[in-house]
Amino acid sequence: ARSISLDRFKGCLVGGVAGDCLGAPFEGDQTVSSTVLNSYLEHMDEAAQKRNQPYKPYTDDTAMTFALCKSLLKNEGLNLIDLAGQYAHEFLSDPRRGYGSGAQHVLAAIATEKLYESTDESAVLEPARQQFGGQGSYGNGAAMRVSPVALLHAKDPIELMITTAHRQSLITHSNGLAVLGAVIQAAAVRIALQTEEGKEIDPKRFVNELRNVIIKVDHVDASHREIYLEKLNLVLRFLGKTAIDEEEFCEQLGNDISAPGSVPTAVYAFLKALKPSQDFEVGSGILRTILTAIEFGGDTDTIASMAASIAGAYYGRADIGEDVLKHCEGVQLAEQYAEGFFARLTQQ
Ligand code: F2R
Ligand code: MG
Ligand code: MG
Ligand code: MG
Repeated sequence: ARSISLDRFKGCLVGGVAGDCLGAPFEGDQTVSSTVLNSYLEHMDEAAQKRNQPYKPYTDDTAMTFALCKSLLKNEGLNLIDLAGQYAHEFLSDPRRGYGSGAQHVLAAIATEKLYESTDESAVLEPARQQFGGQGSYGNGAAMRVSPVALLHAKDPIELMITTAHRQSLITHSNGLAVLGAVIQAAAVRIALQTEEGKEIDPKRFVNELRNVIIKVDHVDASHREIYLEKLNLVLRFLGKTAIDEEEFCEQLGNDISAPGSVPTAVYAFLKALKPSQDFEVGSGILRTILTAIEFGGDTDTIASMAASIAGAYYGRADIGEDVLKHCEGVQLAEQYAEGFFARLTQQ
């Protein structure tokens, strides 16, 4: 059976957009009940008629994902200086997409100091290095945008994907926790994408593959690797439970804007939603993943977006219907970028 297909490339980017758009209205909420979420879905048409906007807008997650798509396709791979310029340009042309405060500061510095005109890569990385007293940001901003890297390197050795996921992070996030989060998210998309069509995913094997990736990441602290290895143990532990204490879940696995507090949670949501749910009787696996991710509250746009990028790479674009997608801004552009990555791959 085929695994890598245009439908699954589209599923990845469209899933990411849908998770962002559908999750954004709940960002910062505590937990969201399944009753509220089912009603949210049921009344989407009605609610859209009342709003001025024809759709739910995407946020910084998608804005940065699109900037990354654009730069990777234009340069046929990673060009850090061009990418920094794309991120900064996207931010300045549409700053009110809900960027993190650190990210805003870095992108404004890249723009005002015109670092994208530099020929020196290290100059472009300097604002991110200086963040948070020199520690760098451990926010999830490098992970939330990374899925196109898995598409770019779908047929390359995983080491290349790891390097690109790592390096694209450094423009805004120099902390190893943010870098590892981005690498794990990209790897999760890759594993989903490469799973044969119709083949079931075994959560233990999936998590094991992620463990093997973590071990391969260079230039990060061993203590940061340990944090993620422990989080992946928690993912399996929570998947094994029949009832989940939400407070315990949020405290241990997390639902916040830090990379370690959200990337493993996105992986959990994808793996959890592989099975039908009594809470959400939806036919789409991508949609079930999004609802599962939003339920825990917190950084809902980002966790849903990351989880749904993984889910979309597994189920494919055809899994999620127009009745939901018509409410999401940016779906067509996501499809165009997916076509760009797919065409590039088939020309190789
Ligand atoms: N910014 C948000 N949500 C906040 C509320 C938005 C609201 N809906 C609105 O409309 O105003 N969402 C977006 O930000 C997250 C991605 O953030 P990113 O790109 O990682 O940004 P940043 O600023 O680098 O990090 C986020 C925050 O984490 C804390 N932090 C990070 N590193 C730290 C360190 N070394 N020491 C201390 N704190 C650190 C800071 O508070 C950062 O501001 C996504 O959720 C996206 O949707
Ligand atoms: Mg996204
Ligand atoms: Mg956002
Ligand atoms: Mg967010």
